[in-house]
Amino acid sequence: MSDESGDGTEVELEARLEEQDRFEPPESFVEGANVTDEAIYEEFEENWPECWERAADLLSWDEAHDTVLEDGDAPFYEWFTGGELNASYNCLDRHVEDGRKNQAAIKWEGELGETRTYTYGDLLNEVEAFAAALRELGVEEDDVVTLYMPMIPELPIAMLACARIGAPHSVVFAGFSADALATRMNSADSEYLVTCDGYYRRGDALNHKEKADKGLRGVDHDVQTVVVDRLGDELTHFLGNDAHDYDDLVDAHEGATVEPVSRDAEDMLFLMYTSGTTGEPKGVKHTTGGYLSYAAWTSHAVLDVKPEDTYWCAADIGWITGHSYIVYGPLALGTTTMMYEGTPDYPERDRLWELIEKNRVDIFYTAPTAIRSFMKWGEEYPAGHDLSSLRLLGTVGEPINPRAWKWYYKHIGGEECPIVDTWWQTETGGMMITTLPGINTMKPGSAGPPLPGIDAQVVDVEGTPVDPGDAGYLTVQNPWPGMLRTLYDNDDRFLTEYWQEYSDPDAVNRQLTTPHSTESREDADEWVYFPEDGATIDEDGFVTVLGRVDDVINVSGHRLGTMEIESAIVGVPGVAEAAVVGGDHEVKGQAVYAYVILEDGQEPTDDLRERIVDGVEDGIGPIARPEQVVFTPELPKTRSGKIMRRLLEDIASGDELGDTSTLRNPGVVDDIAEQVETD
Ligand code: 6R9
Repeated sequence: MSDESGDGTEVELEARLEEQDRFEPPESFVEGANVTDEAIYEEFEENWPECWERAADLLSWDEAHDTVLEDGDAPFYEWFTGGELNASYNCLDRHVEDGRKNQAAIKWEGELGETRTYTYGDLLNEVEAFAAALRELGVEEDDVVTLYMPMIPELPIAMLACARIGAPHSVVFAGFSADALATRMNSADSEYLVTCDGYYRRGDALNHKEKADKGLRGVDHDVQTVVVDRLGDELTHFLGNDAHDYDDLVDAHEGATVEPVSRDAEDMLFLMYTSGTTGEPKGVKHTTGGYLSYAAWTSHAVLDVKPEDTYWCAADIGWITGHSYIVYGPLALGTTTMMYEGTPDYPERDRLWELIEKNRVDIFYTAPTAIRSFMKWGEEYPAGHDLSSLRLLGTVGEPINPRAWKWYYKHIGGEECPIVDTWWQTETGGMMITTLPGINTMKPGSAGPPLPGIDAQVVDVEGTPVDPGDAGYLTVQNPWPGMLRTLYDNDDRFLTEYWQEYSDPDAVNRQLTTPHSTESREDADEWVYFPEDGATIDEDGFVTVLGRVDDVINVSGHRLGTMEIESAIVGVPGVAEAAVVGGDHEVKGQAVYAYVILEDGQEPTDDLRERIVDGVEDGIGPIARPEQVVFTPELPKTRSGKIMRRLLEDIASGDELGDTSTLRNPGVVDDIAEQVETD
């Protein structure tokens, strides 16, 4: 910007921006926003839980619900009980019936520059054809279908085809390893897999089918596989004994009519595996009525999505963000949702800005790790493009530091777009803490107040709300429609991982044993949801999320369990013990640091280090690749034998070391610190 007039010089403007810690929503945005009346907070509070009918009303139901919230068997809550609907009908047919058959539903761009546009009419046709094909393969209502695909249109098509016939999908991120695929298919007893031959990364064709085949060898039951041909002639399109060609199936069922199956509101829409404290990934169960209402409501209220928008969430559908905010939320609202297959710096570092300019994108939603990369690359890349179509920006996945927030605000939003910093999780189904862009003041670095109807509080170990500015545990004191209902096949773990029954003094939850919160609603105050995040809250009720308080680390917005990585490392021959922690990283937020003890007689060679890195890539995927592998004869342990992870984290981050006096072996800390390179 070269603004020499009015407010002052460029330098003065920079300085003002640096100091400014509050930003009002721009008038131009407020004028047309979906939600602008701040009375909404009170309305939701006074009329809870009936206020959530507003979310349900965004959908078309086959059968209206009898009860908004059923809490008789808490925390196994039910929402919109008695209601019936179909998610694919809500995302497709009803828009076609509204005369919007020719509106673009999905605009896809491949890494090499190919484009495909599916209108709502096209999308419905292909979804019906594939739904008919899945049925013919034997898929019945409630069978879990695993989808192991990158960012190609066939992924949302397969999701919606599953939803149409009432078969829950379980999407496994394409970057996950063969082992990770097998673990998830075994855990969900999934007998169907839809995958593809390969895809492009930085111009190179990756062989995805080979990885899928390797995974299938680890599955303990028979599987029927469908393979999408993404690469054409680039790779031999090898189909195993049982594999079917996606194109053949769709061609054979072209023109098929598949009536959307009416599902109970509480029927499972999908499973999504995520990392927790223990080594086994958790199968988070989301429902048809509550989840879809919540995804649609938050897309409407927070992302301000309108049917005529071109909306772009630059996440991967393999994570919850892509489920809720590339597929279900935007399509339920009948907007145009964009999908991009590739990396943001291929072929050049302005690829995303070029896409925004070309498609006249209205709303852009991405992760802080991406914004930190854009900052590093330089403002000249966005400056070379016309980004004036943008109206609203969003971030998700990890805390955003004020400097990155302001860079995003200035260089992408042109100081004319509000930013929503949205805190939520796989388990919450949709956004929970964020400003409403047409109402609230924004404070860079702080996500904002809890959304209307969400009772989030920051409490101490006693369960008492902390004073403004003090750190504590984030909690959610009321249920909400988008919440997970359980962990697949594991109600016990659902209870122990997320909920604390105040009335039970022996309750299993980690540090927190708590008295009643007097402020809570009487009928629902016994159960509190623990997201496992630390946070502070200020005088205005704005929440700043600090990060995880469990053994989960956040690498480039990807959630990884340290135990899963440790077990992959311990599986490498020659390794006796391993401790994995997250250390600060300029772009990734956190990076993986592995401290490894070798078996007696095993030499600490570079070759072994490589095998350890390979072991992690094979066990989980390249995203979990350790930044450093440090060999050490011992790990710092307390007298009771517990590994002092905090110290290992301090070392990895290059921070001053905390108290070492309670260690059984204090000398080991300096030895380890000497080996670790930090900048
Ligand atoms: C949607 C998603 C959840 C964890 C969550 C928290 C972190 C997400 C955040 C944020 C600070 C934000 N997180 N959004 N931290 N500010 N705006 O990311 O789901 O992959 O399950 O990760 O991500 O630590 O607990 P998921």
